[in-house]
Amino acid sequence: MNKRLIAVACGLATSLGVAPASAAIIDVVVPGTASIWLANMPDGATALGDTAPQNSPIAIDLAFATGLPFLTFSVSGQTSCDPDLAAYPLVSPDGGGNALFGCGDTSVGGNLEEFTFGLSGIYGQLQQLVGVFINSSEQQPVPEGLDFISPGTRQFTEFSPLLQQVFFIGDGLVGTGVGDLQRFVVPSGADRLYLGILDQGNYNNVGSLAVGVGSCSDCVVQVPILDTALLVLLGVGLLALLSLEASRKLRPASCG
Ligand SMILES: [Ca+2]
Repeated sequence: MNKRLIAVACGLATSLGVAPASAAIIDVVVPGTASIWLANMPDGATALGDTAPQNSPIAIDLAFATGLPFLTFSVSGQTSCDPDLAAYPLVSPDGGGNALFGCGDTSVGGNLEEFTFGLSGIYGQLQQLVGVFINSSEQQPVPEGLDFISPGTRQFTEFSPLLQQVFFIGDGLVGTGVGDLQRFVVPSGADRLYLGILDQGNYNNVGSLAVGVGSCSDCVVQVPILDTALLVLLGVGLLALLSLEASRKLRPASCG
């Protein structure tokens, strides 16, 4: 885990003319073998055929984000649910393939409390990057399961998951590969965030995701990258200005 601190101009603070807040970023790698269902479980624990720690999700100590209520995610890479990539191609962290009940044979609203740290079920797509906030010392009642099957459910700008409620992260952008950063509200009492891949079990998955977890008091969510169309327009505009200037210089300085 590589922890780095950067100064980030936080939008509202900057616009109001106050000093920009500092934001923290932690970089992690989430392997395809990381089962979210083993969040906060000790070594030797098993869930849906997988075992901690070799299939454990990536744990992030939220101390790095103390006092910063929001998280954002910058995600790259691909994973597959099976080593047979011809049958199961690598897909984006937004997921792909068949829809599934992520909690095995139970439905949305079901739970895994029999063998997990009281996690909710989730209805999503294979290989989605998912997360769950935990209070590692105190288990809460199992929350309601969430449904991220239809595209509209994944295109939020801000999301507020509960403790132990498994939620969709994907590539961290409103669209798939495009759009603004999505902002996640850290629930009260959370001291750890776990990151894993959505699968029903048997995490023989391949590939990995590079994930930058950012935290900020007022995160800038607009991706500060000019898209291609805008760059073309700016280029055309600049050429037009240069051409106008050149033609002006070629004219006689004065007719009078
Ligand atoms: Ca997305």
